[in-house]
Amino acid sequence: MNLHEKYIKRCIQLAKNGLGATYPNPMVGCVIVYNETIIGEGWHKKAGEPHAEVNAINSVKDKSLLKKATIYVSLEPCSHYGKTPPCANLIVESGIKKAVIGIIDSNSKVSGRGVLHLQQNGCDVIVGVLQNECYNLNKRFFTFHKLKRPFIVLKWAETNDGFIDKNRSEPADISPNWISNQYSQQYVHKMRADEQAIFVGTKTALNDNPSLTVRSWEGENPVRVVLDRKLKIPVSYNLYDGSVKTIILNEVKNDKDLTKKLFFEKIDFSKNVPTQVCEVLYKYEIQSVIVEGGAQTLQSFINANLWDEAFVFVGAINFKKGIKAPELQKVSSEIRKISNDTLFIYKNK
Ligand code: AOF
Ligand code: ZN
Repeated sequence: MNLHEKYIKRCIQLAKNGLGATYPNPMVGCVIVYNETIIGEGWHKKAGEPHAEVNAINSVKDKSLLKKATIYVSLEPCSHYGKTPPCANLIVESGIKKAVIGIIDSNSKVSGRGVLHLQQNGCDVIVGVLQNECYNLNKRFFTFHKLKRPFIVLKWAETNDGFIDKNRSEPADISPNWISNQYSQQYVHKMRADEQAIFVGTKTALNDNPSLTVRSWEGENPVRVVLDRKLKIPVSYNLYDGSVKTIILNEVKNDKDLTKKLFFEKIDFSKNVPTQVCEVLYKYEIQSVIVEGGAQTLQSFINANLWDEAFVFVGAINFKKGIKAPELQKVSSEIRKISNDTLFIYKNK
């Protein structure tokens, strides 16, 4: 690891202090280095509050060192007046003459203009140090701004012999229909807490009456999003309990009920559904979504190539018959054991 990488790595560490608190802004960290010594550090704590660079520059005790110092930042300094003034201007005004940047900001309000401002004002700029790490740190933010859709995580559990569910039309079968173990289920609740929205199809909503909330883990509930073409889900169902913001994609009405936190969004079911799900979520400024089934819904996202990561929990049970699990072009995968379950993590690159 060279010196630039070492300091950008420190920026990434600092940025992570903002985990879970910066939305809709990214996590950003910044260090200021003079004579191979860090003389200032900062990170972005919360949207609306100062950016990482401001906190780092403010933390420098001897401001006269700034004109000989280098600023390191995990994301391109901003160039726009948002909730706070532009960091690129502040850097120039503070006298800093060298900047090393992890990755360009894909927010269209910035995207290269921060670098340009620095260069046009006599600052030497290096871009692209530990770029992948800096991207992964804010993969949801980058996907949202670059692709104009949320970061999409698919999740399902399948039996050892490849079934995602029993065939519900065979009521005679009373053997257990759970697939994954309690630790996998806990893991899924952590995943829900990590994403901003959770999506299920109509059949899952009707069959399981799910709450789609975070339990057995700490964290905020994601926004619930459900497909209900003809508004068939009974209003007595958990999705209508008013406890969490819920978006209902349907072909009947555009409407909202603020007291019950319900948002009805009309879409065109004769056109590609996953594409429209993404459009609606983008409109609601949702940067990430976990898709939790069922088989048909998951397959529709795979077929539309609208997914970024897939988490497949394989249980230690066989169903012998039932509903086949979705099929995925098995790209790169990582394998983890969760007690007697096996978790496969696929990344769509
Ligand atoms: C930076 N440093 O620490 C962060 C940046 O509304 P504002 O003023 O907070 O601006 C938000 C945008 O600024 C955000 O969408 C992203 O493009 C950039 N975030 N930029 O220079 C930071 N958090
Ligand atoms: Zn800024």
